[in-house]
Amino acid sequence: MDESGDDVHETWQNSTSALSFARDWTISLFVDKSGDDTYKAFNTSLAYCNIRSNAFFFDLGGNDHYIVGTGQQMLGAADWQNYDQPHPLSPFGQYCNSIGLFIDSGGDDVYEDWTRETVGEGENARIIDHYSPTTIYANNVRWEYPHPGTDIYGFNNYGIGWDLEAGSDATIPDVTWLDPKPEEE
Ligand SMILES: [Ca+2]
Ligand SMILES: [Ca+2]
Ligand SMILES: [Ca+2]
Repeated sequence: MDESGDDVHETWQNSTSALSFARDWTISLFVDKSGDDTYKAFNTSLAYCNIRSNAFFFDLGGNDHYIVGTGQQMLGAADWQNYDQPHPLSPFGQYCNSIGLFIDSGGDDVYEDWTRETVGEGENARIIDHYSPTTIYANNVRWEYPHPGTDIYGFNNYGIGWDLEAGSDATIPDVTWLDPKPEEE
């Protein structure tokens, strides 16, 4: 949890599983309350949950810059592990929930894809990093993985990314669209 300041949250080289990553029945929480922050991770980070876990990420203000691996599941994503078919010997996984929730509140944020290219061979091999605008994430946009309408959507397994405008008191609207049943008045 970080209270203030313009921070750089960057994984080392192409290391992974950081900045809110949860796996195997765990919970991770990351909060940065304010500042113009930079986040950079190649894979399995930034509100990614894996194997029935919960990963939460909140950036609550500032103009932020997110750089993530192209085509990776991040920024509010839940992996898929055949949750539609209970395992005959360990069916408990079917009775659990998994949520990867990414919230960026306020600010004018930039999201970029990151591709790593190996050039040369042997001792001369080196990595060149390429950055390009992403087609998935954007300021004031919501996205989900798994995608609604696909065969793997549901099964108590949700990944939600939401870049939203902050209210005057920086509160976040209730997330209600996943409620299994509407509450009776
Ligand atoms: Ca900050
Ligand atoms: Ca921020
Ligand atoms: Ca924003």
